Amino acid sequence: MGETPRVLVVQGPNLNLLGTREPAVYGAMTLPEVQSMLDAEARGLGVTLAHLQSNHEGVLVDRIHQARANAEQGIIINPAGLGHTSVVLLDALIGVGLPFVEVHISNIHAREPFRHRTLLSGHARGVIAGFGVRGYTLGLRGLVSHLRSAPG
Ligand code: CA2
Repeated sequence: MGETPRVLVVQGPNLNLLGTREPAVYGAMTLPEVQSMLDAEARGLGVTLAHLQSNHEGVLVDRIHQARANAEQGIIINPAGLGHTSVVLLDALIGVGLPFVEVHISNIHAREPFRHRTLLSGHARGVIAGFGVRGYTLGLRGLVSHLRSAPG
């Protein structure tokens, strides 16, 4: 791993609504606040983050494909609802071949049955669910620890 490793943080559909609706499920922090919190955590860990949120599957896929060209070494992803349905997103993550951590703000296993399974989880380096937006910082720490123990 180089001097300032880069990590891509991907937020799927509807996560732009964070902090504006359903605070009981997803908390009160807005997406820009979550991104600032993560940037602060990243500075402490000595890594640089690139952030993307999109409501469009193809935009997410195109950005994931760019990760290697951008010298990003790992991905934190909250696929939102696409995690339960999207072979396309899974194929993009497998195709780029970078370790990724799947984060869900809510405990998907304590919710409706259709949320219990995600297509990504069997391919993820790790999965975090149910710790609110703090799950992103936990996921980042886990990913950076993995990158430092398994460079290249
Ligand atoms: O718990 C999570 O992070 C989810 O990935 C969030 C998705 C949901 O479909 C997954 O099952 C679990 C939904 C994202 C929608 O985010 C909103 C945030 C605030 C207000 C409304 C929606």
